[in-house]
Amino acid sequence: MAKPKVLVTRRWPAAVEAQLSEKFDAVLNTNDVPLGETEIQDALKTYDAVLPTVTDKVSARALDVTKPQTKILANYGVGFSHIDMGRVADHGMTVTNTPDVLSECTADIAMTLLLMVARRASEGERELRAGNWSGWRPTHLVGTKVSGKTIGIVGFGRIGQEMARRAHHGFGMNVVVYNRSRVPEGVLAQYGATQVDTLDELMPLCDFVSLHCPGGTANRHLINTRRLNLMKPDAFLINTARGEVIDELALTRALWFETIGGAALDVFDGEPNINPELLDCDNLVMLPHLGSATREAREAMGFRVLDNLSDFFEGRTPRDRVN
Ligand code: 8YV
Repeated sequence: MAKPKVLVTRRWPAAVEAQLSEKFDAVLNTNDVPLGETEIQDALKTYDAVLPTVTDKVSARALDVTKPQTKILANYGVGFSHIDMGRVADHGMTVTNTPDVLSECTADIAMTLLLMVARRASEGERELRAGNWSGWRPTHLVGTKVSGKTIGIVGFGRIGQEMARRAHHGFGMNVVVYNRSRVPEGVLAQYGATQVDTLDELMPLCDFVSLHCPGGTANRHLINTRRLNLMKPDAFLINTARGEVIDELALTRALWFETIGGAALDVFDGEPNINPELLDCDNLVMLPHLGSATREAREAMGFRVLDNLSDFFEGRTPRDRVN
């Protein structure tokens, strides 16, 4: 039997690409240029499986294909808000993602951002590299203590829980959770966490608010001017979820007028384009979407996609099917 035709839309770790080429009739993207909407549309007409990443907008327009050849979108990454799930359902396509294997590394980046913004690490490095450090003094770049403070976690899935583990067991933080569904008491107890019913209740309680919910239209601008105004004036906002969850214009205003202490972002609305106003905010730390960027996580994500493809083409329900 002919091997399934598989399109890999970006460069993946070499070990994973090797296995993909061995097991499937795989086309790799050796020059790593992201696909446009028309190219995604063409791919859906040609390949049995397409393996997108966050940079591939599998939009309603891209999915506007009669009788697509593609039966499975095996996404590389846990978030899949770049895929129009309604249109996918019309075609009866299967969608899978790669949970678990990136939770720890993504929480590590969230904690990195939290520490960087609280301790003014980016400001310090910018000053030093610019040759502007005049030497130690008691009042120089004084930040905020992290240990023992209160952190609010928005979205208590796998990554949110890993963040809570680091915050509570590593830094003795008090953990407050907002989650769409009720979290079992036994799970909350592992992190000494308390769940509140609404996001509005959570915001004023926290010294740090860390976002771990999905993106997409449902959570677009979940953090808006009104909710930013509910934060303590010296509190910090951390985002490793999706850029659209924050109204960036509202955030730049809050940072500029110092109605909050600062923010730290790994994801941006419309990335890799960055709203220029964000660049002018000193009390803002920015990383270029590094959440899962470790060798270990990126390989494990790839092998998880391979597992999902093998399940699918061998007639089993893929372990990470999301629809
Ligand atoms: C991935 C992420 O690197 O998994 C996710 O949802 O945001 C990142 O960690 C990226 O999405 C790969 O497609």
